[in-house]
Amino acid sequence: MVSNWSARRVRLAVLLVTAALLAAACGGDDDDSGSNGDGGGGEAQSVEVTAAGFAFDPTTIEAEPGQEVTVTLVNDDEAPHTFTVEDLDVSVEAQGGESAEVTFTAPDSGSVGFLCEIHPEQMTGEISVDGSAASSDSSSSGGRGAYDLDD
Ligand SMILES: [Cu+2]
Repeated sequence: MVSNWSARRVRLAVLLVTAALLAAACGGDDDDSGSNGDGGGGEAQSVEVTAAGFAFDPTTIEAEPGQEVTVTLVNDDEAPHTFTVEDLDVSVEAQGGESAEVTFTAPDSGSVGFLCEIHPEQMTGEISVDGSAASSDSSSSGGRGAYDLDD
């Protein structure tokens, strides 16, 4: 049996928790409302990328500017594959049936390609920062813009 008094305490506690959650959810310092509701830049992200049938899945990774991204490469093939971002000097290799993990920092804007170094003709993808996939600014010098996404 619950007395009136403690029932009210419980109600009050629930209200306080709800208020705290709402306050956290609305967190004031972020003006790009409407995108993906996760507090915005700076927070780390984990992504699982599967290599199967000599293709990556997904082929596009969305990231916030400057976000720390941890990619787990899950290799479902028998051949070894790598997850390599040449522009960021990042590479990890997973043997057939195994997985491997690598962490990097997303660029501030635009997009960078990733690929499997062993099968660069077949296995490519793109890390897109802040939703600005192909239409980045013209300052992306690099010279390797020619990744062929055939899906
Ligand atoms: Cu490969």
